[in-house]
Amino acid sequence: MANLILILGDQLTTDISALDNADRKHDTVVMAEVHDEASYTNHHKKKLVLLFSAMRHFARALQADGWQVHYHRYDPDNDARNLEAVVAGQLARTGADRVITTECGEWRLHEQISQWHERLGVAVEIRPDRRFIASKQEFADWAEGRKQLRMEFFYREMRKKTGLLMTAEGGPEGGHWNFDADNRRKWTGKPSAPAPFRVEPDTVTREVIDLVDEHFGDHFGTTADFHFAVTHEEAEQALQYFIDFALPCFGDFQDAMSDDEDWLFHSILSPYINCGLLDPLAVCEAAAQAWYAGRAPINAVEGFIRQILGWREFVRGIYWLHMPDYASENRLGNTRALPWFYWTGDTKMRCMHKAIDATRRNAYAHHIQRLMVTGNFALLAGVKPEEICDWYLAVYADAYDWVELPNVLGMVMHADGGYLGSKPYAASGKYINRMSDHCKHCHYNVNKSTDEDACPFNALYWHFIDRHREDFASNPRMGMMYRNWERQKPAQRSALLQRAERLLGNIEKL
Ligand code: FAD
Ligand code: DLZ
Repeated sequence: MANLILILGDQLTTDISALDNADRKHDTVVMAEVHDEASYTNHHKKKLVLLFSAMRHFARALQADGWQVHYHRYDPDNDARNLEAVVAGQLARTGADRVITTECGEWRLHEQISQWHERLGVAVEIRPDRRFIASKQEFADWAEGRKQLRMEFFYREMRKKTGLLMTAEGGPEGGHWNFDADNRRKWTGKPSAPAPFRVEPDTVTREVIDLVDEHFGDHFGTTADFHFAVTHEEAEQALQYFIDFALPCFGDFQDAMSDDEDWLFHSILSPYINCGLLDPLAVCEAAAQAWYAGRAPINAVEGFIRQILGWREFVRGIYWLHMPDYASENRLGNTRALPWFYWTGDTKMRCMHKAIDATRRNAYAHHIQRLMVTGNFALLAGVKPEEICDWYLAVYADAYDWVELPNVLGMVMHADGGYLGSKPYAASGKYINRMSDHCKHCHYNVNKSTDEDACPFNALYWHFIDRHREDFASNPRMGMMYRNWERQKPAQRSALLQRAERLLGNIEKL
């Protein structure tokens, strides 16, 4: 009995469950660059280059290791425009009578693959993805009976499960589960931030860059200065580089933003973790080792591990627990179209311009830019969740529905009614000024609220608070905001609301 083993573009590891017990002589591994996967959203050009190049390198490594691999290169004239068509073609060619794959990360594709046994007339075995630390069932068991889910409690379970940063007595290393309070320093240029880890494109990558430029020229972003890792070995080097040069300061400046530095002390590892070039648990273990070896402080290492062991696993659990309904949630009733400047970066708001421009150049922006700048603006302006979700899905090299959707719809837009986060991350320009140096370069004045040159975030913040009184006034974590709003003089409140209305009416010109 011969099998076809389908390995998807984000499953690039020999530890993938689809390869368990495979027979290198008789089974065929199928990997395919296809139109439908490359085009279901306006993927950033660098994301396409990363995935196609990493896929090609991975297929080569498998072949060198004795696997039979059918690799389907992207060709706009090929009739096989989706994975099903490629698999159907290979079933016919090889006579295989079973397809084996590992569960995919997106509901959309999962729905399609779940129908294949009927459509293709062969058995289709879908195996669990054990790259995640919590299985879907484990998360569902943990979530059962809880009205609201809180990442912190789930994270502690994951710490206990893995033993990461746990003492022999079963307590958290350093005496606390969470050192977040130590992770909020503004960065003023010292210590200097390391340059991002770079890999110069090899022949394979250069070929892919040409392909993407030729066939995906209308996609967002640019292929210029592509320097991502595209193999396991290179991604391992990127991890080591992060641990050596950025991890020690990761904690202190985790929430900082800079007008000059795109990457600060972030790891830039999500594109690799998400496509299989790095294993998330191994990444956490490497960071923990750095702490035990005295090479990075606890607030950095715990903060970093929490993002992967906590947030990453948590959002994935929520996604699979609540799809497909989760994707259409819009509990704040937003109706506004996404402003066009999200695609161009053409806005006078310096923080927005900087975050979008970095996104366009790098297919990357760090967490606080995503959450407190582009996300915060969409929240305050009341953008339709599906439009802002599609933007985030398109523009980042690490974006896949399972991780993007809960972060955007739940964490940023609060469109799930507070299921993922206990309060919206709404903030005025004051927050952006506290955590960055953008405001001093901005056309708008962060210290003003109602004048024509006032920072738009300020009036929009109060407009958000006012228009969602019913949603949030009784939220204990929002009480202070409402008391501050009530304390302002009626004339000031009215001026703020009028200014916000003018801004919303002219949103494309901001
Ligand atoms: P670091 O700051 O170095 O963090 C370390 C690692 O922690 C990351 O590599 C990532 O694997 C993990 N991580 C951190 N925060 C989160 C989180 N909230 N959810 C899941 N994993 C997390 N992350 C994605 O991987 N794909 C996305 O599509 C994505 N979309 C996002 C959209 C919004 C609106 C927000 C607020 C966050 C989003 N994130 C997403 C989470 C986070 O912003 C990125 O993981 C992070 O910026 C990646 O850069 P880094 O590797 O330098 O991360
Ligand atoms: C994101 C993506 C892109 C751009 N292209 C491909 C592709 O050509 N072939 C493929 O197998 N996978 C691709 N992917 C990833 C999938 O769209 C999908 O997001 C994941 O496989 C879900 O686990």
